[in-house]
Amino acid sequence: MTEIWNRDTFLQRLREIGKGRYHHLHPFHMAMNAGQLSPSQIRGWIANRFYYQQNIPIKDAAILSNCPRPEIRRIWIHRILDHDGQTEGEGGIEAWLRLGEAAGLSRDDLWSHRYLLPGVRFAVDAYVNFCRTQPWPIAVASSLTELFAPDLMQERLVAFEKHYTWIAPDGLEYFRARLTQARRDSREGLELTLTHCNTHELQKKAVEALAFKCDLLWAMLDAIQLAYGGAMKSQGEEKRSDTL
Ligand code: AHQ
Repeated sequence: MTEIWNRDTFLQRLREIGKGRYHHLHPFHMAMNAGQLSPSQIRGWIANRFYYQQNIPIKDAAILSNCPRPEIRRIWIHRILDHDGQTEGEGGIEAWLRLGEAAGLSRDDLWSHRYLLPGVRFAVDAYVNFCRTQPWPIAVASSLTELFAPDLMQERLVAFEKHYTWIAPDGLEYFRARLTQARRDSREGLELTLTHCNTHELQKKAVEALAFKCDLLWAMLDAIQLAYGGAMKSQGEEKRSDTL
């Protein structure tokens, strides 16, 4: 029976995953943050990421449906309204639609999935199915990519305000809101993971869940880069595609 990790070691194992596999290292994000993407590449990314955004509350509802403990559901449930809003015209999905409009995409362009790429669809569907079928602490652990999101969000905001001035500033509201929401989400998600993944087996599965989620975020960008181009060579890419 392998020894359970203490909290610091468990947290270190989780953080190590993000350091080398989170999608801040992906060539498409590196090119985005360097201001090298064209309007059509930005629009392709916005249209495809919408499918991820609209599925976040679906996967969070799946986690709730698998969790029998009211005190845990009370912590998690705000994520649904963060995206759906309390009423029409509010929330993260609405903010993403406005980002699309600010970039020249119609709401129907996003809701219709007319630009949705197969690789993005299957990566997002894999995430939703993962959260439907895994025990709730493991599905919670897969959300911990958000430990690494605030820095990326901050870098992205600076890049959009500096390089993509053809997008009206109020179209960037989604990223501004995520700065605080991602910090709150990851603080809650980390505490739940460190507390409830309380055997070595569950700790290992939590680390594997985070690696799985990093890979699905990476696969989304691979599909977008393949369809729209726009990547630059990056440290991350060499690291990820070691020569055989
Ligand atoms: O906008 C993002 C978001 O709402 C979420 C929810 C969270 C989860 O529960 O898996 N992950 C996540 C992420 C969002 N944005 C991504 C980005 O790069 O814009 C990052 C992504 C994440 O880090 O998992």
